[in-house]
Amino acid sequence: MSNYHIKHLEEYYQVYRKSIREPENFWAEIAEEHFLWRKKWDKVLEWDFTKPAIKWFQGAQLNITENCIDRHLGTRANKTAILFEPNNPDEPAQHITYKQLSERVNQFANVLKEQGVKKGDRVCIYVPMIPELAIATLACARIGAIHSVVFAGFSAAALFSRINDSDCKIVITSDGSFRGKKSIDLKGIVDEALEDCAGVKTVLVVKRINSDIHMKEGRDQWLQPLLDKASKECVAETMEAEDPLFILYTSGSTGKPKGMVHTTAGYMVYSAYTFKNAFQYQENDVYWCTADIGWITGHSYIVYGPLANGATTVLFEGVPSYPDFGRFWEIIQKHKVTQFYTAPTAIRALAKHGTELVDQYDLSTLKVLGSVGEPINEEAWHWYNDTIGKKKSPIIDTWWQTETGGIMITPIPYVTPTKPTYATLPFIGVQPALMDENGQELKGNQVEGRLCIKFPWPSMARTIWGNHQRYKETYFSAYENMYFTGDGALRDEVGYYRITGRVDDVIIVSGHNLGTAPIEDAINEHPAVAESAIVGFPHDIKGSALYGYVTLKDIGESRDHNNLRKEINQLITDRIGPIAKLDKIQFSEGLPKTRSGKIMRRILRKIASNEMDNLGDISTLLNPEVVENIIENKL
Ligand code: 6R9
Repeated sequence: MSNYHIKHLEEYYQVYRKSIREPENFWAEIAEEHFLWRKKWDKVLEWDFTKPAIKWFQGAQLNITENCIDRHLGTRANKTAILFEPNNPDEPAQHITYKQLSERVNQFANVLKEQGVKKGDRVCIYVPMIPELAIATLACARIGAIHSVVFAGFSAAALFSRINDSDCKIVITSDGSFRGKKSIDLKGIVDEALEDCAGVKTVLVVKRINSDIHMKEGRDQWLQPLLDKASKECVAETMEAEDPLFILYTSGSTGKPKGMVHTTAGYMVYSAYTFKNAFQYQENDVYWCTADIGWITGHSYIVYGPLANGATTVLFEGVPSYPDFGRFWEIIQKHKVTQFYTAPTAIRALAKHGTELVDQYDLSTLKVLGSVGEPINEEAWHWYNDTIGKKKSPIIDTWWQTETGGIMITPIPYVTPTKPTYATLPFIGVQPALMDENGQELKGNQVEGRLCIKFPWPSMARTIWGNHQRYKETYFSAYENMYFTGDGALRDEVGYYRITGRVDDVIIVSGHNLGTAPIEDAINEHPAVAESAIVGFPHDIKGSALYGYVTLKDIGESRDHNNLRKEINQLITDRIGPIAKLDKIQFSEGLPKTRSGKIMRRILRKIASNEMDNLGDISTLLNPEVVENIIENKL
């Protein structure tokens, strides 16, 4: 028997040791006993971090939707697979059973086939948090099409670059989306994005808000009539273990987003196994992850991980503040949620509204509380633990990335003793390493360095779509034979890990990864802007917020600064989306630079964070005099 479900600490250590000593045997046992294969693998693992080339379960054939849907039909046909809670609390929730999910995914898959979508084609999904988002994703997987879900809060320009980068031939969207009191014209954004995308021949539109939208003749079609005609049977495509399952874009340190490619077998095994253990999922639990399926957290822990375990997964369309800040707690009470997984930024925003609102609801069904997306600060951790968990539901602070596909460092609830702000121990099969500035591994405990992973795990991204060289440079070139995460971390006296934050040009705002480069590119498009630099600074709710330093061209000097600020934020909203707007914009005469002309963001970051007495040596700068001027005019 393999150790699919870990129940106590001794077992964790024992299984962890086995997963490190004999990784191939270990993963082969998990894969063999808990998943459905059309054909078993010839080789469990082949890897070379210098190329880098990573292959898990080579030779195996499968379809992930048979694992997430079909195999449950015998025993769980009438169990709720997806529990949809609409934006409007007065609209009834929908319980989609495994049988209904099967039929709806098959119908959708047949529609895609009719539209000419074939195995290996890329399909862009730009749909709000409604059941069709999960169903479209699974329908792609059913026929072997590669889904590229784009978060439906991204702008037309961001959507365009993602559709274009992976040559999607079809876009699935909706007439609009509801978010709290607002509705958003998603189809309008798609139309704008597609003005320059000649490759997209078909747009399928889900009706959600019943708005009066323009349908482009020959390109746009309403989805429902097509679904109504489609068969509820669809034979799943046979996929090779290493066939791509999806592309998901994440920000990098250049303007171009990175399309991380995840493949079929390894991703399935790891997302399912981590889900089972990190959430200690039991058959009748109701699990809720508040992320959007447009992020990796939604892919792995709303869709694939839960469904592969035959779980009930809640899909919430709305926002935590509508109709009031009690909405999350109301949903937990209403659906008797047992595992709740959210982000520190949401916890901080809700904590601000006090405990009274929380106390109106019965949260006694909760067993596990999860946190993801950014470091959770001590205050938020305690509020979550005391007010939401009533000190009886362990908090799992789960560290991982789009690139890792699944949770990498986390306590296992009721197994690993927790410690505020610590992600604690590596998950089974994960071999972290902390590196110093000279590329040496820091051994032993009580050390702090850059977080790397020494050995492959099944769900690691295999490449960047269309740019393997960038994949190699970003993740495998900083340290020899290691995957470099971009994060800093420390290991305490007992070997627990605490993530200290990014060490590169990625800033995490409200749990969203934002590269500084694309934001600066957007600002620099403004005709009055000469140059700009973005840094993060601590923010009560968002964790980090964005501070922009902007130098103006002569034509900008006489302009009203507040108007300029508005115009700059509008540009950012148009190019990237409102999540990347700057909290503060300071106009300065110059930006501190090295002699080779690189902007010294480190100094700007310290100024923005009010650490003026800790700027380090600035005498080597090309223009040390600007620093004083920037400090004087700090916002
Ligand atoms: C899953 C996800 C990845 C980056 C990652 C790190 C930060 C995520 C964290 C955390 C501290 C945690 N991060 N979880 N930092 N503690 N529990 O968020 O993926 O959007 O790709 O972000 O988020 O900096 O490198 P992604």
